[in-house]
Amino acid sequence: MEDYSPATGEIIGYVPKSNESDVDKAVSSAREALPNWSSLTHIERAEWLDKIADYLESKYEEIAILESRDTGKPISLAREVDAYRSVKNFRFFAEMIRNLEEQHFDMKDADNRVIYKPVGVGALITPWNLPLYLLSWKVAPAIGMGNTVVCKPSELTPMTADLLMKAIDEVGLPKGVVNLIHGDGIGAGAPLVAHQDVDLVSFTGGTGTGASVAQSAAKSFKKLSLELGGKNASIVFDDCDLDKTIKGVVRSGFLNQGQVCLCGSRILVQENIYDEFVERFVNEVEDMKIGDPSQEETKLGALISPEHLSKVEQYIEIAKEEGGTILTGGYPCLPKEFENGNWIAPTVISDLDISSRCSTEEIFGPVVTIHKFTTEEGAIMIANNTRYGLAGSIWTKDLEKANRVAESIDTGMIWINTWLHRDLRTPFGGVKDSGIGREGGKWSLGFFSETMNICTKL
Ligand code: TXE
Repeated sequence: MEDYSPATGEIIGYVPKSNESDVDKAVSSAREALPNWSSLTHIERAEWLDKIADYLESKYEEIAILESRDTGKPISLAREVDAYRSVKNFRFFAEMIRNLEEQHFDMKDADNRVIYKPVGVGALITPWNLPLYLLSWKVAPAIGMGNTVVCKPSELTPMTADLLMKAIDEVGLPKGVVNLIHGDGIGAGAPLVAHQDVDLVSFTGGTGTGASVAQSAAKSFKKLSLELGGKNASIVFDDCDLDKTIKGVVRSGFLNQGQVCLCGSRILVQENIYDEFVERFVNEVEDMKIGDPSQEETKLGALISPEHLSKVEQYIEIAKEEGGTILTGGYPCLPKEFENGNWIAPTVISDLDISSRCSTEEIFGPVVTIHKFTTEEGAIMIANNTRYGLAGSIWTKDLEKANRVAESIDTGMIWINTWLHRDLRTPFGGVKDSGIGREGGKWSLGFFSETMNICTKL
């Protein structure tokens, strides 16, 4: 399969198009490696995770360059977010697993000992927006808890998954513990999920795909975690620190060209400050430098693919038909080398009904809608008016109000006066159509293991 640069439209690589028989080989390899790998202690496996982290750390700049080329994101973002977190995920889980202790529950006449056993062979399926960041988020806790895995990265962004496999070979991880199949969803992803010898599926991607993954995994009762889409609200109260809020809400709306499931794509602003907020917000959005992803000062790059660009463009057309006003947007003026890339300027839309398609469906691009609210209850009602329930942010100086509102919103995560401020020990995941289960910290360790209770009569 061809791998294209989102920024220029050029072919930058070729990817094997794996099929069912490749999936079979990968799963057999993982199954064969399982007994030896799962017999290691947690401490021994934590050492392997640290070795992988050391190798990735030595390739920090290479990760950032590959990720920026493959996804079209700005190099500074690829460095700060993708390269940083890929190393950190291995280090973090090494530390957690090293310190993992058995739990005991004493009775008068018996002892209960709770141990963690591996689930078996895991299928790890990842999307294109944060390729190595999300793959390492799954591989590290999965193998750390004694499972062996088959990874299926997005066919649109295969490069850093290859680099991870190189890291794994270089450090000498036992063969078969981590396997990789490239290829598309139908040819490689679907047979992997359906494979009878796979025990667990961790999937991050679109909600529609998540539904077919869940259906297929259910047939053989595979352990399942789904991290799906979002349509997150940023709620701006009139008592917020406006300077910091505008910067925070711009970042939350447009980081990675809005292609993060946590992005705040619906901005709800209290009526007293609505006009001032909108004017300053639009100015700040227009100040963001869009263009060559390899330049340090670039803040916005290209969208992942022509198909995805066309989906985003269609939503902007729908917004116009739904009565929306485009406050800023259009196409950036870029040098000739980018004329075949997937470019669109950050777009801000107002005057849409809160139940319109653009205000409730996931666009997953640099497009935000702005809505006015009057009361706390009104803001909560709008925030919950979508089938998604992943994240959100609240901006106010009144922390009591912020916490009250946060608890009323149907999502898995809320940030107050910040956004995407992650402590890796905390649970990550959503409700409603945003997914099933939680990963992160001890939730990842729980998902990637089977707990067993051994009760001994004294
Ligand atoms: O994701 P897919 P796509 C959302 C976003 C985007 C939409 C579609 O709205 O516009 O999803 O993006 C593999 N069985 N998100 O099409 O198809 C596929 O090869 C097993 C949100 O790129 O979900 C890839 O490795 N696997 C999301 C992975 O699934 C299958 C991030 C994700 O692809 C499969 C990305 C199948 N039947 C998109 N079909 C987030 N939550 O952050 C595909 N795949």
